[in-house]
Amino acid sequence: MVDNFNKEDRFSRISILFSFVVLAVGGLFGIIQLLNRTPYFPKFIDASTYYLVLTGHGVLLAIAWTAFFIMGVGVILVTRETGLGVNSFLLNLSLILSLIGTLMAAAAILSGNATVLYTFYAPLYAHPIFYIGAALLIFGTWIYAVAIFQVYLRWRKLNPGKGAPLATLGVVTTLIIWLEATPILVIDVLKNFIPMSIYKMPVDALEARTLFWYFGHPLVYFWILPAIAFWYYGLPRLLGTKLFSVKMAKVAYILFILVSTPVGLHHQLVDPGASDIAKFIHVIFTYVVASPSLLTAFNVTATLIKAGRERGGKGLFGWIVKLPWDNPIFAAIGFSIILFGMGGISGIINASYVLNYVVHNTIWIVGHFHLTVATAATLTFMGASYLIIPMLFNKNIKSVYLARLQPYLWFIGMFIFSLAYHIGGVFGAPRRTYDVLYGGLIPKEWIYTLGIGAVGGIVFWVSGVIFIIQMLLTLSRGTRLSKQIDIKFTPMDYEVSRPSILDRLGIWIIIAALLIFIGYSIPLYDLYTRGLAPYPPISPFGGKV
Ligand code: HAS
Ligand code: CU
Repeated sequence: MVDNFNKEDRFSRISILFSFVVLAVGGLFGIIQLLNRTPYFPKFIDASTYYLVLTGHGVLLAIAWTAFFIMGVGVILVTRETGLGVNSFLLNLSLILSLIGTLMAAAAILSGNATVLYTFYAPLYAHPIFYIGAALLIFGTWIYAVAIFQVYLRWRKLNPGKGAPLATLGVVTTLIIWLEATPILVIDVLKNFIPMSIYKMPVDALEARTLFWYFGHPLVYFWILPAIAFWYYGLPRLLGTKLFSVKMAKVAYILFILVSTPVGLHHQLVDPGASDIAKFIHVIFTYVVASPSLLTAFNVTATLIKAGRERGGKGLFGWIVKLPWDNPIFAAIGFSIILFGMGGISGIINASYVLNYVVHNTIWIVGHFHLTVATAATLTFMGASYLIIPMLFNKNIKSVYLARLQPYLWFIGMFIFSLAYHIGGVFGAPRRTYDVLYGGLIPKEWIYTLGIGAVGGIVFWVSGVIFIIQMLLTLSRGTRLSKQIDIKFTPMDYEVSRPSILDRLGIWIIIAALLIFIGYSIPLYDLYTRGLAPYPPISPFGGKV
């Protein structure tokens, strides 16, 4: 056991502060594009700026904000729970590579040389710096993963008779999935995107998309799993109760490891090139990968009911009001869980082969991922910050009043925004389009849903601004903590009871590899036996590069 984590905390401070910077920039882009997509709101940007802003919003928030916050919090959870230090050389190397990579990609975007959206579909052309930056960020996260795995293996060796500690296992699970998914993305970037951007090499669009979505869906569990790990670890400590079932939590982690990856074709259900049988297999796996979230739903809700009852809650729903909704950390988690419930349901509808024809590439999808990554993950991360920032900087949160208000504003705004966007999607309102009036032919349903969505979007954007201001004020003017934060970070006995097959990660990783082979052998066989149809790169603004 080490008695101080100064070097690890320095890594977390830099990583989390950088994540707030990209959150602020990416969030500013969000309000710009929201207003631009509000019918009859005066246009104040042109089309190329809109797509630059949309690319910045997606890459900075979906990739950078999440990655840096997760890496920062991951180190805190793992060190406090295991009591072990992390290899500082590896941590610093990972941070330097990740920061350089992100700044390269951001520079390419902000200079208008990578207006390719966060999915950077080929043959849309971006400057090589964008792709090289993305590859460097991935390499940085791989080095981070090695550092965390080292701690996990050391803890297991030092504690032979104990099961894996829950938060650390959540971080390790996240990184296992990340290492399942990212190598293919790096192959795609090295084989297709960098040669396309440097030598203008033609690229097969279906191959590039299939390899991207091989990574693109497991990416979502890279986002949500740290939030779920925080729910499993933080809720019992916040509520002074026990998690309903540690075993169920570990089964959920294992299911994520097993089936996060062989599902990517559910993003390509309308693609002509992938075969029906391959899509069918991916849809089946998609329903399986929804199950660990349902297990989480049951586990965290049962824990909340227990805690609410232990606080005197009576009857079917009396437990809800007994929960500490005035605590910003709890309120953020509680609202994240509720909205993740809605986002999960829409995700399952996305995966329904036939319904996907209705919702694909509509603002329904925008509603879905604002409930998932933009709330279940992001609002949980904001709630966690009300605990972690005081811990890391030894300062009190500047305004408790604002801290209490912020999760409620986010919840109300996001509820309105996502519901309106889901409904607009059913009426066919498209996503990723600069103009929304269509020469005055815009259907009235689109006008109402985009307009109501804008109201919700502004409300949760204000909540985001309050969060950023809160962090700035706390860091610059927060008063010193009078006493250390007294949370029992090390595992509670029931959390690390006897090891079981659920702790044998090696077995599950081998089975996961088998399932990935089953899921991707057909589409990749089809692709490469049929022969590729490469197309030269085209500028996002039209015409050859
Ligand atoms: Fe998704 C598209 C299917 C989960 C993010 N998803 C996207 C895109 C993003 C994204 C960013 O099948 C757009 C990509 C692009 O730009 O094109 N998604 C799913 C399914 C799940 C799912 C089946 N998605 C996520 C998560 C994300 C995320 C998690 C980010 C963090 N998604 C799709 C599909 C598409 C898609 C297709 C492509 C659509 C298209 O055509 O382009 C599942 O993992 C969801 C499982 C979750 C549940 C909910 C569990 C409920 C819980 C709480 C309930 C408790 C309550 C009570 C309510 C089944 C945990 C609480 C009580 C209290 C008092 C607090
Ligand atoms: Cu997906």
